[in-house]
Amino acid sequence: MGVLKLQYSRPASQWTEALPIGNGRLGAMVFGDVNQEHLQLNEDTLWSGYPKDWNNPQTKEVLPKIRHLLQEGKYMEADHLCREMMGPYTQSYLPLGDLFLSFEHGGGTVDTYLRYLDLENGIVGTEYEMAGVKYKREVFASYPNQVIVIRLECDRPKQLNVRVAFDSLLQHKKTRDKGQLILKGIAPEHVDPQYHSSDQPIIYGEWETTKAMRFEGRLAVQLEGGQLEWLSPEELSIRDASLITLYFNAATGFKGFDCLPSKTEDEVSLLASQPLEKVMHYTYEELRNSHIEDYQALFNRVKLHLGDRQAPEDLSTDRHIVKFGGADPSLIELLFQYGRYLMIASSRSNTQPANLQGIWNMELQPPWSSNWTLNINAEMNYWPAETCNLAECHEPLLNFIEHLAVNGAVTAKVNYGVRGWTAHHNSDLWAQTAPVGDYGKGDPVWAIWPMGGAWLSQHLWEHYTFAQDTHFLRETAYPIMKQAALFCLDWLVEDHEGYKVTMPSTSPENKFIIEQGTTGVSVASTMDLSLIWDIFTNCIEAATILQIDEAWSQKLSDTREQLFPMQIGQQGQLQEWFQDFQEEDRHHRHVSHLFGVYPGRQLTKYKNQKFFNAAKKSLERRGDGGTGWSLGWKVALWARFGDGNRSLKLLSNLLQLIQDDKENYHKGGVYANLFDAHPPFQIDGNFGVTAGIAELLVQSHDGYLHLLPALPDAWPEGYVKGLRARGGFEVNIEWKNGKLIQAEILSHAGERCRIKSEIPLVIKEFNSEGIIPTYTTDNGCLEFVTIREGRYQLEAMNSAHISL
Ligand code: FUC
Repeated sequence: MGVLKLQYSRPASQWTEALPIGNGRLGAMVFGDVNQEHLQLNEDTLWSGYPKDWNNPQTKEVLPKIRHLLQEGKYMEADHLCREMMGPYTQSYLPLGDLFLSFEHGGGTVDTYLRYLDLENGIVGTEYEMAGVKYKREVFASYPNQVIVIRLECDRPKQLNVRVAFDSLLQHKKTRDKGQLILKGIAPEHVDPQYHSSDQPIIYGEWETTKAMRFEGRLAVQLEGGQLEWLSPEELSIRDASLITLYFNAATGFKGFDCLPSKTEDEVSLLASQPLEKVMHYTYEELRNSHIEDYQALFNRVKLHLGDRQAPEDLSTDRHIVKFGGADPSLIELLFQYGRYLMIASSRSNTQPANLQGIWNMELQPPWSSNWTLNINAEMNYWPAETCNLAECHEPLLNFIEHLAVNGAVTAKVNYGVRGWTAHHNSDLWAQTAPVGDYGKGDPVWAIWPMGGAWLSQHLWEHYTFAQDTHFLRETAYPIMKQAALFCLDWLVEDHEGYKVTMPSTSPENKFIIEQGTTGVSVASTMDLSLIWDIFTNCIEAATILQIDEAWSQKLSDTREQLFPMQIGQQGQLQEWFQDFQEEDRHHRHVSHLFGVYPGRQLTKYKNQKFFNAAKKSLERRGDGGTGWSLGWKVALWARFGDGNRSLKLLSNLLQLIQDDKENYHKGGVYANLFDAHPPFQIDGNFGVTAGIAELLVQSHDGYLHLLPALPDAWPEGYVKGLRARGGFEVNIEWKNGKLIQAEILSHAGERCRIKSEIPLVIKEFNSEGIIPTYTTDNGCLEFVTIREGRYQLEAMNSAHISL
């Protein structure tokens, strides 16, 4: 296994070289400069705005007109009218501030330097030597203690001389309270997306009376030796210390998605200071150990080995990317585990879900508002949560879906006059659910897409299906899924042939060419109907498991039969739209019409084979380029098509170093800190590719566990431990010469286990209680009944036993 570290021989000179830490709520980018350490800070509830009415009752009036135009094939006219369905843009995720630590070293040159992110411990370190003195810094974000901890050390007494100060791009005041440095501020009441031109993109309220969020960042200091001196109320000086520990916490006035963020300055102060008081009672080692224990409990669940490291051990990560890229399996392991690291760092119980940038943002008007974009990006963020054994990290998204369901029920009613709940292209901290576009200024090709509820509901179902927790299904998942399905039932209309279609309908965010120009608006896009198939199917299966809603379930099943069928176009491709329109951009980054292959399960090798093959043709036509997240999606899609070599090609396309954002918007890659580049930075590609790598090794979406369904030839020997599969299973597998030699299945729910592998398997050992499961082989699958908590070892026939 390669070294699970990102490492560099020089400080970060730009944000995408800095290293991220986070505890789901607090985040920081650590730059590691010798003379001035810089931590760019975030808190996940610090957003602009407050809850508003974004619904647009006028929609109900224009909708029949739009549908009429579409029935007459007047797509341009319909597109134009769709603009009247829009509401306001979402609000923005904001940068909290910056912490600067300015060091006086008393001269000398830097002799050695190393900066790293240790993925095994979740710690960023900087080590250097100057004038014979060795300095070391460690930074981590503790989830159990809810603080960021910064440790400054040197190997000789009294060598630490540091000035400490905050700054922020937001309106703020700097002050002090006893020994603590304080940054107080307010968020704007409104921030426009950066792609929207307006006279006043950032609007603040008054400090005393603003309806927007207040925030506070606080820093406490502990010294060994040395003295503290205030240079001004805004700047602290530490002189002649031997050891310094700094603790940072932040809080905001956020009270919930549906109320004003009205906590007072004093209340916010109290929230910010409480964890700081608590940590003062612990030693640094205690805090460090409890952080590592908490982090490793999640991180260590999955081990991956894809082959020997090609690069020298000390090669810096940016050079590693440039020189080796996808050809070094250890870099792919690192990319995979980095995705898991980023999830633990940006999404924990009781935090906000990871947004477009996780929790790391330095700009007042970040790209696409750093919001939750629901037509791919937010979902992609959570693709690895279940398979990569981080189900707890899925919770923030699942809670967010509950909030969207509340607001989305009002949008469904006010905008469309229908039941259930809907969400559109974008959302924010306030759980905005209406179409964005500033009342007509946006483009319907992305704004008019009411399928967010259907897509997000898949996450509730998947959370159930991996864990088999029927209590969760009954109490939480199913009621929300049911309402999302209800919206779809009401949203569907019957066409003149009796098929159920959606209209208006888009295929995010691709356009097609017609005589009068290009438009994205038509009828029954393949994506819409695939999403509806998915939510209906999941509801039907859930209702059967829960033994409820029989008649309603039948209704879903009947409607599912009536859905406008998928179509195969002239090129043999799965059509993106209901007609074989020519796409404006054949290589478009979105592959929405392939939802049914991944992350869906409508099209598989054995189910709907004809359309499965057509979908493959479509992917072929799209090509192997794309933005970072698009490449991640294609890695997973090719894995589902069983072509691991093609996935590896896409992985190699992603493992290209992007040095600045002026590079081609459509050419994805990674930055020096392995953050995914759209470009610009967008975290979805990191998560998407992590999920895609897992999909190469284990799949479980078609009723059986498929072991090594798409192993690339370049990884002939390796193992993976701890991947999860649907049905309540955990899987360890080992392979040699490109063939499975041994597997271990852990059953958590006692479900029937069906396994498919390319070579025959025998059960070698049975579960701990010595109970022999009954098993049969069927359709190339080994099938046996598992016992709860049982562990089952399987061995390839005629192969030597190699213990895991
Ligand atoms: C969608 C994509 C863009 C970008 C944005 C955040 O609109 O089409 O590529 O990822 O979301």
